[in-house]
Amino acid sequence: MNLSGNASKSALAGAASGVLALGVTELAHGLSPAVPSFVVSVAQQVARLTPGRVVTGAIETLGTADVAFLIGATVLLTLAVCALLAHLSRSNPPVSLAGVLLLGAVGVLSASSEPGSSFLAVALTAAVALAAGSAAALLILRSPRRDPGALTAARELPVGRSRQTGEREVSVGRRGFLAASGLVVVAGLALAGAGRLLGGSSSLRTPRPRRLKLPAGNPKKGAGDVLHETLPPPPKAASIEVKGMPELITPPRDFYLIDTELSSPRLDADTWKLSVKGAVDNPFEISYKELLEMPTIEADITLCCVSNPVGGGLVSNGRWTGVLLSDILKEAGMSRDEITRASEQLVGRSVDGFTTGFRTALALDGRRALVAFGLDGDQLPVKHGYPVRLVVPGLYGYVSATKWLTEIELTGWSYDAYWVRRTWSKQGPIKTQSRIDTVKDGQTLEAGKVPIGGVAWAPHRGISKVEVSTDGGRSWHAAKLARSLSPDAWRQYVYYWNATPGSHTLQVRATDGTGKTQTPRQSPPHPSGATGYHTIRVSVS
Ligand SMILES: Nc1nc2c(c(=O)[nH]1)N[C@H]1C(S)=C(S)[C@@H](COP(=O)(O)O)O[C@H]1N2
Ligand SMILES: [Mo]
Repeated sequence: MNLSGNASKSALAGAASGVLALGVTELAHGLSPAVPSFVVSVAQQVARLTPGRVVTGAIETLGTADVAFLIGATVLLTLAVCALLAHLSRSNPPVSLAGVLLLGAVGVLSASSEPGSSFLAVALTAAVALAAGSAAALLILRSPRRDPGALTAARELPVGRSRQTGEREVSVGRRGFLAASGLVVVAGLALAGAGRLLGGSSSLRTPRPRRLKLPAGNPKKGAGDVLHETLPPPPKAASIEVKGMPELITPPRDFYLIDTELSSPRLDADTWKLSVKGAVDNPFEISYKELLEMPTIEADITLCCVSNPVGGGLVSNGRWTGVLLSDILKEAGMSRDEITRASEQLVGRSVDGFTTGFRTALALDGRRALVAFGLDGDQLPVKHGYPVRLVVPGLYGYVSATKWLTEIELTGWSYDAYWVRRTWSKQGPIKTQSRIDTVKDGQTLEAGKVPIGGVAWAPHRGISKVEVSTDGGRSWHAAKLARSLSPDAWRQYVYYWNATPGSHTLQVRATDGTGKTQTPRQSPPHPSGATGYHTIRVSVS
């Protein structure tokens, strides 16, 4: 009984000290951009080291729930290890010490492998955290058994049983111990909290993107050419005003988010460089400033994740600003007729090592593939790739839309990019899809006129027709289409249904610009994108 009491005491002291140590690392993270969050870095490493097949069976990236789970699990596991080490410190101090150092090493290696971190700052942080944690553990475990304050507290509280059974000393010692542990936990949480507050603008919470300012300058092209081509506001006819219809141009804060990063890399636009290399005549590097001085355009492009289930929300429509990828390639001495086997694939590489790859020909066939640095008139949000990313109309994000882009390499087709290596399909054209937005599955409606509306997309082919069925696919009705913004953007539709009492199965299907209707055959997102008709059930009263 006594032994297990001591064992659990040291374990608790260890866990409490772990909280303090983690608090120190979070504070350092808040104070310095050169120190990534240790917890997030370790969780990130776990995610990276997990074999592709395990994490990618169903979804190709980490959803928000997985992120919270991974981080929570990392914290709990760390505290459990701290508990074990503190316990070991009684029976086997050398092993315990080795464990503490190992724990520190895992933290240092993970954190210093994050882009933008400084090994020295990270190692220093770890040293302080370990020292603070170990000192706290020792202090807690040596807290006096007859702490006068604790004694008073014990007297004031009705702990009758322990007094009577003569366990009073233990009870008092335990109070002092609990008070000390509690204090250490509170201190750790306070440090972590302070770190979060301090990091508010510089590291943890992402800053709001600034308005994009493009430099005026001499267009390299002929006189009369516009250097920075912008789009007029979308015409009214491109939107259908119905409750529940998604906005035609997704506001950046609502833009879907998918990547392998637990926390977005923070790049400095002033030092950022894009290197264009590989099988080109003229490899070069370009700075952010130089990029913005090139001719730029705005384009409405719908981006979709291959993991998007039928009817899902991993699709958004952005108004992007950027330089045509074809202009960048021209600068490198690459044109459509010059593509060889050695330059068949365009690989986009991110600062974090993430890669995408697609046929170089697609960047040179006239579509508005962009080296993008603006979204909705602002700089790219950090989460969406600040300062620069790729956006290619018609391709799923995993093969094309490299965020935090630092390198474009022209190479052969045999190279497999990040998700292709992890069993996803090599080419990744976006499949024609449509979604019902204005009515929800399971909804009860009132009889009468019901607008069934939503969006349909088939970037770069465009949408030519959308049909709605209210009888589970037996009959189809042409929906009214809003004016098309661009063949690269989704298109809104609505069908006014005269709803009669009973249960009904609603479906939607779209036909792309080439006249091909989306397939009714249902398939999961893996390996090349979900297919099938979005189907919902409603009851009308
Ligand atoms: N650096 C980097 N870029 C990335 C990814 C990533 O994990 N890392 N994910 C890709 C995937 S799978 C998609 S669908 C899009 C999503 O872009 P968004 O988060 O801006 O919507 O980014 C792509 N670019
Ligand atoms: Mo994706």
